[in-house]
Amino acid sequence: MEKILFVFLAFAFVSQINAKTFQRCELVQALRSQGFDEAKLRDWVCLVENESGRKTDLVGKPNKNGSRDYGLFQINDKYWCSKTSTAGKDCNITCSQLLTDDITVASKCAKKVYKRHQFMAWYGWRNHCQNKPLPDISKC
Ligand SMILES: *[C@@H]1O[C@H](CO)[C@@H](O)[C@H](O)[C@H]1NC(C)=O
Ligand SMILES: *[C@@H]1O[C@H](CO)[C@@H](O)[C@H](O)[C@H]1NC(C)=O
Ligand SMILES: CC(=O)N[C@H]1CO[C@H](CO)[C@@H](O)[C@@H]1O
Repeated sequence: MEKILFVFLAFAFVSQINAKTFQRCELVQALRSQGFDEAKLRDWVCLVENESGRKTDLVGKPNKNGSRDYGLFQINDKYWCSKTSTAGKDCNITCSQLLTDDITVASKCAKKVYKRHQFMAWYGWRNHCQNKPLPDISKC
């Protein structure tokens, strides 16, 4: 019993390492250090808050077409990341690389999605951010 508990706790601990929920200002700093456009930062914060609740390791429930969304930016596996252990698709990455606390890979991929579709690629942005009041980041 103790052994099982130990294994469980060890596992829970390991999975915690790559499970971060950013505070709003912490997210702003992280996005700034990834070189996101300052003029669009409030849109990005709104998008992330509505898509993932600022959680780096969130894997969405399957969409109607069977695809899933991964990580802080909830990027879709249909086009952008590979579900296998080999990097691939348009971001040339595995989907699990979108779930780490280090948001470098996820940010690069999100910028690629943005370059192709702008914010319209994200339902979270369209439904909760477009033409809506955006989060206040003036204190960040
Ligand atoms: C599958 O659904 C997701 C979310 O609804 C969407 O982003 C994606 O473009 C869809 N893919 C296809 C091939 O229809
Ligand atoms: C894709 O990623 C792999 C592994 O990171 C790398 O070896 C390969 O050169 C990349 N391919 C392209 C087309 O960027
Ligand atoms: C569902 C959800 O997370 N909604 C949030 C979307 O973003 C706005 C602005 O940051 C928040 O106020 C909502 O709570």
